[in-house]
Amino acid sequence: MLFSKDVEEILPVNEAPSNTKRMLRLMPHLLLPSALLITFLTTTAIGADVEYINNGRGAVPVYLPSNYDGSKPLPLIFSLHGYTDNGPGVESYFNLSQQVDSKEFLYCVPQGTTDLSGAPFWNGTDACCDIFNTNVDDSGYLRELIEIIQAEYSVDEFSIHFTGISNGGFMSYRMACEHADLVASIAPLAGVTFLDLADCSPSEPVHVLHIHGTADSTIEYDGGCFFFSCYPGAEESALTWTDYNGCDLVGEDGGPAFNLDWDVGGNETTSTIYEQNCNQNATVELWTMTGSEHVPRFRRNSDGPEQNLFAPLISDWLLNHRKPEPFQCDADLNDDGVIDTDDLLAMLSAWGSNDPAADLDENNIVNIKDLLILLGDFGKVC
Ligand SMILES: [Ca+2]
Ligand SMILES: [Ca+2]
Ligand SMILES: [Ca+2]
Repeated sequence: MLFSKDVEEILPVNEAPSNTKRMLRLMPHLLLPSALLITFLTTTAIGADVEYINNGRGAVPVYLPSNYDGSKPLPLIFSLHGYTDNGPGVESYFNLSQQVDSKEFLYCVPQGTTDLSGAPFWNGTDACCDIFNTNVDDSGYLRELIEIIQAEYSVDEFSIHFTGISNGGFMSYRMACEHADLVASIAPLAGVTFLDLADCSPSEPVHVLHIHGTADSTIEYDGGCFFFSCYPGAEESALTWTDYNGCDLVGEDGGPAFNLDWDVGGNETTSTIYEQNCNQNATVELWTMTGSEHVPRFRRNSDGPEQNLFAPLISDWLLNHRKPEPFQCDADLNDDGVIDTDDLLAMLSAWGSNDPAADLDENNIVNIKDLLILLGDFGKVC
């Protein structure tokens, strides 16, 4: 199969009766003036819960930590499948659902539409993979999924991320190009960005982790062409995004090689980091898998899904690459646009009280903890 992998196993999903607590939490959704309702509830063998949303293409699974109660905004990660593959296929390959409980994020695994050959695909870049020119708006569809999840769940707006293999990697790049206002970081595997820089104009920096095997004969590491559509290589993709992010085009060694692919003996993966003088501290990282093919093997046949090498590394990387949060000017107690001695004096005059204006950490007393926050921001302009 082009760009995809054999589905070794489909994640076991057992439908379970809804519990009352969760049903109560879902009740407000039933009142929303939309048809985007969660249709049924399941639990899985992995501990995380699965619920479903629907944006007109059928049920899309959203995995939640089993202790999810909506009280805390959580990061959101999407996985995008390759050409001819599907949602369950990419989940059984990445096994990212295994990380949902321990790292506390929401995890969505959508599916593209089916083309004339019967293959699910994403309309990623001009090179991949809307082969029959349907012009289906997957970019808009996926943005709507983000917005639905934001409406239905508690999402950390600074921590929305995409990963994907092959066609799903191309689509991850497109999401970064067109929805940089929402997407904090992407980790495309064996999929590349637009060849023409002018086809992508991200509105703000996006962190990128590009992962690619040097022996990839499907999407070649150094770039290539399908008929009349050409695509850039791995390094070129990384440098293009280094440029978009306003960084110096200087790569640094990311440390010792490590093992990501069992099909290649030893530690085949090395990292190059581009993070000098970037806008908003954005970073680009290139993981070069020397000798790896298009579909690296992240777990051996005898390994369980919890032993997948990709899932812990990539979820950590994505969750550590958030959007910068705007500076909170809470310590500007007198609202004059600068945090200075006047604010310090105002805090001291409220010392020991529960004055909410000076109780910066909201623990109902103005004390040394609040003073430390103020001093940490001292001199800053709001
Ligand atoms: Ca290896
Ligand atoms: Ca002030
Ligand atoms: Ca306090």
